[in-house]
Amino acid sequence: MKLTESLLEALKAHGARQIFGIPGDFALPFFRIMEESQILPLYTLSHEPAVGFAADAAARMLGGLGVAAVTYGAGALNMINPVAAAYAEKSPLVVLSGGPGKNEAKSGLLLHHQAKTLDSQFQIYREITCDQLRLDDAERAPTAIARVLANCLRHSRPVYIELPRDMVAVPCQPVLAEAPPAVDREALDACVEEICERLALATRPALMVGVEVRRFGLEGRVAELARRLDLPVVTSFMGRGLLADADAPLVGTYMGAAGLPEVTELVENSDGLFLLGVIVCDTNFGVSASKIDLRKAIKALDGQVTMGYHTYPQIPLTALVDRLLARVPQGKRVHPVAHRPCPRHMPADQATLTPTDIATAVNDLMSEHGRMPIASDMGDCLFTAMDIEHTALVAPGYYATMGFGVPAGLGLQAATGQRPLILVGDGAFQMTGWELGNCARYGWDPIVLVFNNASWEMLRTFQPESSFNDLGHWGFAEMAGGLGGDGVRVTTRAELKAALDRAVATRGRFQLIDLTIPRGVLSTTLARFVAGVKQLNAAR
Ligand code: TPW
Ligand code: MG
Repeated sequence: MKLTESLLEALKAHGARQIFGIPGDFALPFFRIMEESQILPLYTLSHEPAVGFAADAAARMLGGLGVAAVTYGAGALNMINPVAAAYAEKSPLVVLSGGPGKNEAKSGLLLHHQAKTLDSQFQIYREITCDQLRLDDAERAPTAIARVLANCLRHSRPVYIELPRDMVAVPCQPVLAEAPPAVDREALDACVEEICERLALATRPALMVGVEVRRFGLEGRVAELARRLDLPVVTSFMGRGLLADADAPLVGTYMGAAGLPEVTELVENSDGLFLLGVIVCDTNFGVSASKIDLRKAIKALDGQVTMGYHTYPQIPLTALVDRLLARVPQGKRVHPVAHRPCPRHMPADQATLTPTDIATAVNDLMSEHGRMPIASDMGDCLFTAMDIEHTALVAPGYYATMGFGVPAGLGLQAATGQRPLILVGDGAFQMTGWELGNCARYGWDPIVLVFNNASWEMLRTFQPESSFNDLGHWGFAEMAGGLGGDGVRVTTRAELKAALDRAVATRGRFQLIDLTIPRGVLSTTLARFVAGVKQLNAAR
């Protein structure tokens, strides 16, 4: 077996289902083996940030590994931002980069794509990945690959693998997966006992679920646990979309001052708040941090559990949930929880569009034609998504990078075969919207809603006096044809309804709906979020 083949087989065995990439001369040899071996399908895109976002979204959606393959230097360094996003938001992304051959460094010449030293790229990636490997030793490769892929899944964070171009075809043994580390049963039992005691003592216990629950494939089990423990459940902001398909007592998404009052009240008045896989970041807690005493919560994150001023180390989330399920008897009756319905029944009239109209129209569409998974960019589109029914959602809710939405939607369709809905602002669409041109080759047909306010509106909201937030009006609808899709510009609610109906009925080509939103018109959630942040800043 060639080294590249054992790597590809190992990726597949660890849950990778496809590879996204852009080749270069340092990567051509391993791209050739990728294509000819047919171990995993390869999808090429147009710009490396999109490669990273698509692979990240595939990993988030399916829970296996996402794989992004790039060339050395110009390719890999072009993907730093998506990999940093995946690190921050805990997505198991494998970066495969081509590299100079072992003897090339000795030529005395600087090599093209080299930044400072030949090692610069490796050093840069060390900062944004949880494990790294250069495959320059075929004998050690199988064990090293097993270690790196195990760490990728265990920590649910990106890893970096560099493949020198003269190593791709050397003979290599197959990779044997690492055995999972043993869990200390006594520590686990003590931890589970203490959690159960604290929840039993609480008069208003509540469960908040975050992205780790999906990353480790625990949604069904966590829903069952919530039913057995009789706990009302909220998702974090980043965790929006979690448990959408599980039968859980879900109340809504916690957003502090920006969210629904009943959800905020439930979380902030809880005396037994159980944070399961929730990243403790400002977008999840920022507009409320002062109101929740996180020291009093039970926090299971990053492979450990913290409560009451002490920490149980090395408690993997999966082991914790399984042990809790074994500990909690079945058949307990569940208090019904109220779940505020999302807005429905948009009047198809001549009124101009608001973000809430868009959410309402999407809810109408999904109730008629079934739910679609959503990929959202950063911007008011993501806050608007909080008014859309719970459905699978991938979005950069914490790292907050623009440019994620369109490529993530492509990754989502490649990974699941499901037709996605993409929500994206005009500013973000300017960054990565071109990637839609790749849909035709692969038969992808997302429905793309461009929230076009000719503006960096979120920024304007924070700083209205600056005119640099004014963007020009770009004719996105007109561009769609040239990219192999269909585009339409809509300005009224009647036009929106007609455009959505047409988009749903047209399969096989991407459908772009360019939504004209007047400047200054925000979703209700963003308006509350900005007010909350401004209030906090004023108090500091
Ligand atoms: C890669 C900073 C955060 S929000 C925003 C910017 C520039 C404006 C977004 O404009 P858009 O959406 O997409 O039209 P909307 O609803 O606000 O009008 N560069 C990157 N990521 C981020 N987050 C920024 C800059 C930013
Ligand atoms: Mg905009």
